[in-house]
Amino acid sequence: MSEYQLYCFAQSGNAYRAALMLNLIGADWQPIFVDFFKGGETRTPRYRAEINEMGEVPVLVDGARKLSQSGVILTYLAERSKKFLPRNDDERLEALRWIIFDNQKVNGFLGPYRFLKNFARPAGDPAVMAFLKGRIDNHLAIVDKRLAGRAYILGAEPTVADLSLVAYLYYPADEFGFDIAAQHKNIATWLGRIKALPGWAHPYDLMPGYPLQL
Ligand SMILES: N[C@@H](CCC(=O)N[C@@H](CS)C(=O)NCC(=O)O)C(=O)O
Repeated sequence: MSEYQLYCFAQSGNAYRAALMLNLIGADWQPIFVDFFKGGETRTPRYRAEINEMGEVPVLVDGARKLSQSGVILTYLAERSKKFLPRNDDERLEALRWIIFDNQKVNGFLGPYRFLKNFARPAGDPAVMAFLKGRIDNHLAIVDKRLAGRAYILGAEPTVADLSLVAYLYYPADEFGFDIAAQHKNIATWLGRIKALPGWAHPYDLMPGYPLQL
């Protein structure tokens, strides 16, 4: 048995944050496939009783400890590995600020948008999609501006804030219907930097369940 187990599935950018972190720190880990689409596993009483009362992936298992919320998992792994850690109290708070902004506003809108476009039946209502797209454009522009003149979100080194923000950003452009990297040049450069880190892998290669069988 590996040191860590991660409940996840390939289409989940929320889970990708944790899977990527595990790979980048060289952890001994294995994915546990969660049948989100066909089996509705996160909605089952068993999943909510035994895995995560919030009914979500990712969930990280470390022995007797089970952690959910990718921001918590990233923080836990950073503290344990001493990698991707903010360097001081100010940076720690700054990283937390971006992780919360990301969860709520950046990938917090991108994830549902991509879900409604690709996987929901019926697909998302056009008015809902237009609302989400407006929010997404606004929030990606904020991240792009933040990255102007900075290699990473906090500065010269990558931290958990970067690994949170990349959640959905490596998925194919046709899954969104717009090309994030083509439209935001600082984001594109930053995604390239993270992709060059040893241990980087694409979400479809890192987590089970791709291609999706419905
Ligand atoms: N803020 C959470 C979001 C997790 C999340 O929404 N995960 C999705 C999969 S991508 C999920 O499990 N949703 C379950 C549901 O909506 O029923 C995190 O970062 O871990």
